[in-house]
Amino acid sequence: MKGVIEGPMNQDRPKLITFGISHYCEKARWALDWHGIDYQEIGWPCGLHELLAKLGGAKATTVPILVNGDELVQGSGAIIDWADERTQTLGRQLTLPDARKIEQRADDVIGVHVRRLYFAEMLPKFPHLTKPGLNYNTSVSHRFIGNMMWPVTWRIIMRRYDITPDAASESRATLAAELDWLEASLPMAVRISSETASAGRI
Ligand SMILES: N[C@@H](CCC(=O)N[C@@H](CS)C(=O)NCC(=O)O)C(=O)O
Repeated sequence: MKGVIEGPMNQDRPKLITFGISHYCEKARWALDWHGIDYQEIGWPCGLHELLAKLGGAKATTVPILVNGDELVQGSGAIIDWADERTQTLGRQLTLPDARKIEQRADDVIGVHVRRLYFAEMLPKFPHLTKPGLNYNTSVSHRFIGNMMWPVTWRIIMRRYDITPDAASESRATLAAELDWLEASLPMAVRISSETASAGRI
């Protein structure tokens, strides 16, 4: 992976490879921050990331990817597990019997439709506002290539995530149903604490 990571290098810190605006990447950031793990974030431009991931030996093309020396951890859930194991604080104890199932469904349905809704609202009308978020924190040379590739990348994202004129309303409806399911799946204690948090009381 070393050859495909560009940017100011501090060899000692784990590297977190991301897209700036990705919510899966945000999940990985939260886990590392929460555990107090010092890391260096490196952005890959969307489009070019596929080549970089393949050249770097990753199994899939998705970010986040965490690189720690020769260790490569891909996927937000795997990065959370890596952080838990590394710090041994057991902070993310899975006390709900169905926690993994809930997490998986949130990843597979909520995560996917949040992304589709965002792209459906932004890409057709505001591609110039979308690109900087996707290419945030990239090296100068990677950004240059990412910018050159953007017209093709834009088309690929539109096709891959099925951004039709109905995409936003479809994904919004799916999300509303999924959030109802999520709320019903969480025990009362979790719901009360999130309501308390959202009311700004903690
Ligand atoms: N389940 C994966 C999903 C990651 C994912 O889909 N990442 C997107 C960014 S939001 C990505 O890398 N897309 C580009 C690709 O699929 O090549 C995770 O939790 O990390």
